Amino acid sequence: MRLILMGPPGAGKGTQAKFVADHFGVPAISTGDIFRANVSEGTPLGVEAKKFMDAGEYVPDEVTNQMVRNRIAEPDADPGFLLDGYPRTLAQVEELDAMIADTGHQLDAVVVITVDQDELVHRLLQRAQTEGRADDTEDVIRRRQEIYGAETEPLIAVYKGRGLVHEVDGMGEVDDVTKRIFDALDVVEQS
Ligand code: B4P
Repeated sequence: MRLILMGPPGAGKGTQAKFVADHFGVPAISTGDIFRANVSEGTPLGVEAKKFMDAGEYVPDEVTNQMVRNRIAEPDADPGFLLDGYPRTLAQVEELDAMIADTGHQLDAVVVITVDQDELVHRLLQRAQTEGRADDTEDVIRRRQEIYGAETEPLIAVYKGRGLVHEVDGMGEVDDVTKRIFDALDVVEQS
């Protein structure tokens, strides 16, 4: 399975990615997590990414694309992968198309998690209290939502045009959302 998990910041992509990836026996690849690991290790990539992440901006495509290309070339991603938070721009979609074509495979599905705007802000402000992420302040949360609307939401139409999109209601309990995702992907698995 080659899957993408999409949705606005706070939709629960990271929360669901692990369950979905475990279910299909593929690695969950989160660009946000990889950036954060690099920031905490102080690598050159982390120093570069931090400037953008702290402001709620996207890290430049060249940096992000190369990082994903390297990651999906690792052996554990041979049987497939779940991408959490990538692609986020049209340029990333094109690059991912090329990466997957290079492996001779194809994308199986794009799961889009939908959540009300008020609930998104509420969840991220709550996470600010528990995890203290630098990009979970109210101003930065708003900026991230704006950028998502401008840069990433249009990608849903692109993938809808390819017949790959499964929209899943992300409101309610974590377990219920996981079940909805599995139900949506059952159809893909059986086809
Ligand atoms: P991400 O790490 O992807 O962050 P996110 O979109 O905010 O998180 P997510 O939707 O995964 O929310 P989560 O499950 O944690 O990106 C961070 C930054 O990295 C970006 O702003 C950008 O700068 C950079 N970046 C990443 N990818 C990039 C790319 N491709 N190109 C350029 N830049 C990129 O859930 C949020 C909270 O809700 C958690 O506290 C969780 O516990 C809670 N929650 C989840 N499900 C819930 C539920 N059902 N009910 C109640 N709470 C729930």
